[in-house]
Amino acid sequence: MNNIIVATNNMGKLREIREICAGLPFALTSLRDHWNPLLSIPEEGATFLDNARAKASWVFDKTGMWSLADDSGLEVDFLDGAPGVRSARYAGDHATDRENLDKLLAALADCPLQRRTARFRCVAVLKFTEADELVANGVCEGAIGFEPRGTDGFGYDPVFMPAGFSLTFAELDSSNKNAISHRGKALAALRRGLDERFGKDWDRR
Ligand code: ITT
Repeated sequence: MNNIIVATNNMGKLREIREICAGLPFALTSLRDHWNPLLSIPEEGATFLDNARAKASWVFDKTGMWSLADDSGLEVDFLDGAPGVRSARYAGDHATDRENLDKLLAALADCPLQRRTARFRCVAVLKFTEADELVANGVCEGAIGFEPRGTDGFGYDPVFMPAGFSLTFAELDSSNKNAISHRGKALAALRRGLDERFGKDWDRR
């Protein structure tokens, strides 16, 4: 079985990645399984791809092991795409999910329903060697609600309603979220990339 280090400190993300990759012949560990005290990898890139690559490369450089990173965030049309790559730090460098979400709702206080369109984006990078990687993208369109609803998930889930649903991501159970989410789509695309690279039955070997 291959070991993959997931370059994340976000336990909500890690839980979803584990659920989506269940059944694949990978043992997935995260930064906190390898580093104590916990380290945080600088995210200074201008794009999701820059940051995902920086996180995967950082872990690969230190360990030489296959490294997977997910950089993701929420783009709100009324806010010209903010918080975007700054989603985790929207209300400040060490902001909590709740602080980020409250800032978002305050910024949209005067925004009517039809203009609250938004999307989650995810870029996943799986690094095999210094010069060899797979990159995959996923997008989930939707809209921002007027107040937090639901208790599942993490981050902005309580205010994000995926297109075609009146429930928020936090009101959907995780298998329903994963089936339509930006992360679910990015990891499905990564899986197709692995099929192309290693042949269709690589996961049964
Ligand atoms: P790592 O860099 O350690 O992986 P992070 O939380 O800093 O963790 P990002 O830089 O990719 O991760 O920031 C993503 C932020 O976007 C995350 O903190 C959430 O606020 C938000 N986000 C991403 N995917 C989400 C999802 O599925 N549901 C809710 N919020 C999400």
